Amino acid sequence: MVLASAYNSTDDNAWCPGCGNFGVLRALKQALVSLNLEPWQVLMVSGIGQAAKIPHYLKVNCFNGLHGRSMPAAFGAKMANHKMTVIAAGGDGDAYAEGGNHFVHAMRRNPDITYLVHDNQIYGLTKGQASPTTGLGTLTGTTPFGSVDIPESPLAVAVAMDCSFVARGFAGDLEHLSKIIGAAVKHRGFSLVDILQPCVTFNKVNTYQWYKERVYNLDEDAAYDPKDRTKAFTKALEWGDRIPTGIIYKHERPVFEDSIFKPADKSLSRQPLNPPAPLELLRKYA
Ligand SMILES: Cc1ncc(C[n+]2csc(CCOP(=O)(O)OP(=O)(O)O)c2C)c(N)n1
Ligand code: SF4
Repeated sequence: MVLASAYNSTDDNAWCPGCGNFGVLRALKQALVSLNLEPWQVLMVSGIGQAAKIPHYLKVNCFNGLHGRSMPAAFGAKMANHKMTVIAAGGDGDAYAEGGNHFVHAMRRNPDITYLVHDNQIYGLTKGQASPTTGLGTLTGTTPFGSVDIPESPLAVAVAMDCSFVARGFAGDLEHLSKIIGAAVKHRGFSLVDILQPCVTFNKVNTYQWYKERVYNLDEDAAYDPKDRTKAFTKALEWGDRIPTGIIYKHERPVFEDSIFKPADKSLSRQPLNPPAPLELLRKYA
């Protein structure tokens, strides 16, 4: 049995006291322990930002690359070693702005990767500029008269791309968030978990209290069927007085690495890829 202490990192933590990132870190650690995964079985990939520091605060394999570029690195790692549990993490800017195109195409391909997006609706590391999820009218460093851009709904984008697991968590509800992350990691295929993560320093609108007054747990609604894509799209767009958390959309579809590699290649775990497999495919479809 894996102990939580196995994941303890010795790196100094640079997050502000009270930051929602601490909740994400604790929930993730709890999920990995409950899945009985050893730290060596896990690779965390991130880009740049406050959220993207999370792999430093867990003792796992880590690749910390460029802003908005966690998806290509995570994808490459998963293709090289199918047995590695690959988890990417980053902020809403990293994922939905600088990394927007990679995010969309990763979901379309459906590799077995989990993506945790710490959505604080702001650019935290660079001191509070507007991001793709910043609400209309919000005052930020780059929107001194209030944001006039319609915020992106990442969950609706994910449902539109037929992402095979789409969920939302809240950094202020550790138990539920940890369950969602556990289910996302267990799911075979691409899993998006958009996490409502209060930035106590730069986002004075979407506070813990603001969320507590609005979030509700969709997983408690027995009548809700996450396989129904049309209903999932409606739920994904729900935002205002009520904000759903839990599994919004989930279904099985072919996983990228299962479709592209021959069964014999599956024994290649922990070894470099055998080049003939992709070359053969290229020849076949050229
Ligand atoms: C290509 C590129 N553009 C811009 C930057 C500057 N930059 C670094 S972090 C960041 C924003 C981070 O915001 P977010 O991804 O939402 O994460 P947070 O810090 O809020 O967790 C920006 C714009 C950069 N490093 N690289
Ligand atoms: S600036 Fe915001 S997101 Fe960054 S560590 Fe501080 S509270 Fe967290």
